[in-house]
Order: sequence, then C-alpha cells, then structure tokens
Amino acid sequence: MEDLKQVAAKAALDYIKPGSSIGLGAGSTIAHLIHYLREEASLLESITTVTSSFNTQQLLQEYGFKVKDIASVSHLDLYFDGCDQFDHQLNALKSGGGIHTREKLLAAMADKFILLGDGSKYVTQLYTTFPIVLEVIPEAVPFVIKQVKKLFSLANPVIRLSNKKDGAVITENGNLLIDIWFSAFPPIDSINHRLKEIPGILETSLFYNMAHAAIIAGKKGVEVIKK
Ligand code: ABF
Repeated sequence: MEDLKQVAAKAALDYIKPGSSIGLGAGSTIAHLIHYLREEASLLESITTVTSSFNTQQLLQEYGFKVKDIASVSHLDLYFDGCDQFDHQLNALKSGGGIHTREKLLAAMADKFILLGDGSKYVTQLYTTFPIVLEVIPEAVPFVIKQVKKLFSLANPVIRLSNKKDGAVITENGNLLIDIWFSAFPPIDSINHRLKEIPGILETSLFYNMAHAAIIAGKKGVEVIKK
C-alpha cells in the first residue's frame, strides 16, 4: 500500500499554491507529501507549514520548511492528513496516532481539509476495526469510563497502554487516551456530541462532517472525492 500512498501524496501537490499556509498531519502518507514538496523549490521557499505531529515537525525542519507553532495560527488555506478509515460522506476515523485533538484543531482552521490515502481506507461505512479514541484529562478517566459504559451498551472503553514502557500513553498535552471499542457503532452523527457532554473529554478521534475532499490512490489510479 506504500506505493499507493505515494501516488495519493503526489496528487495532493496540485492543490498547493506558492505562498499558501498548509497544515500537515501525521503518518506515512504525509511524510511522502513532504518529500514531494521539497522537490518543488517554489513551494519549499514560499509556503508556511504547521503540524499536529512531532515527527512531521522534525521532517519539515530538517528539510528547511518554514514551520509555525500551532499556538500562533488561527487560519490555514489547506490541511492535509491521513486517516485509518473514511466513509463515502468523508467522515473519518483518526484513531491510531493518538494526536487527534491537534489534528482536529488544524482541520477546523483550514479552508479545505483534504484526506489522503490508499484505496483500502475508503469504506461504505465506518467499521469497528478501529476504536473511537478519547483524549481525557487524567483526573476524569474513571468517571469518563463509567459514563461511556452507561451511555453506550455496546462500548468497551479501555485506557491506551504504552508498548514502550510500563504505563499508559500520555499525550503531548499531558492527558490520557481511552480507546472505545464498539461491537457496532451507534449512529455516527450523534456520537461526538453525546461523548463531548461528558466533562473531562477534550476530543474524539471521529472526524464527523469535517473533510471537504479526499484523494485516494487505488489500482485504477487516483480518485478525488468531493463533498
Ligand atoms: C491515523 O492515521 C492518524 O492519526 C494519522 O494521521 C493517520 C496516518 O495514516 P498513514 O500512516 O496511513 O498515512 O492514525
């Protein structure tokens, strides 16, 4: 699938004009896009970048892009990001990285939020192979778990543990992640606001009705899906 991710990333170049402000998310597809951007001297010199990801920031700085701090930005021309899965209405799950709060912030700032990926990520409807992830302030974790169980009978909320050390994953904002595994998703149009009524939850990894377009590369070539 890596080759297809490269194809999708290359197709994204057509949307980037010199001088624009570009938000970039995390992951391998975005890394491919940055490699292609570097080869376009007029873009490398003129665009301003912002990213939700530490790894992406390292790569941008190494290649000499102008990188702004998220805290200094309130508008972007474009935001590009990968995802775990997205449906025909361009609702996306961005659960793997655990940085969805920052990703959602940048996506919301952008005039256009464009998803990138290989064809395997494009599904008729979101499926429960991925959890819906919550970023939660540490003090609220037991309460949030109890409330999620009360709210959704098909939900199994678990604290995300680190595979590198003994303990939980701590986000860059100093919070914890709760992966909610569903045996079947409740109606996705209401999940976000039902969850966000619980005090202590910052954001969910369900990007409902946010993306404006998706660039997908499959065996038959590149497809651009617009809303
Ligand atoms: C999700 O998938 C996100 O956190 C991240 O933005 C994206 C990366 O996907 P890929 O590496 O396939 O481009 O987990």
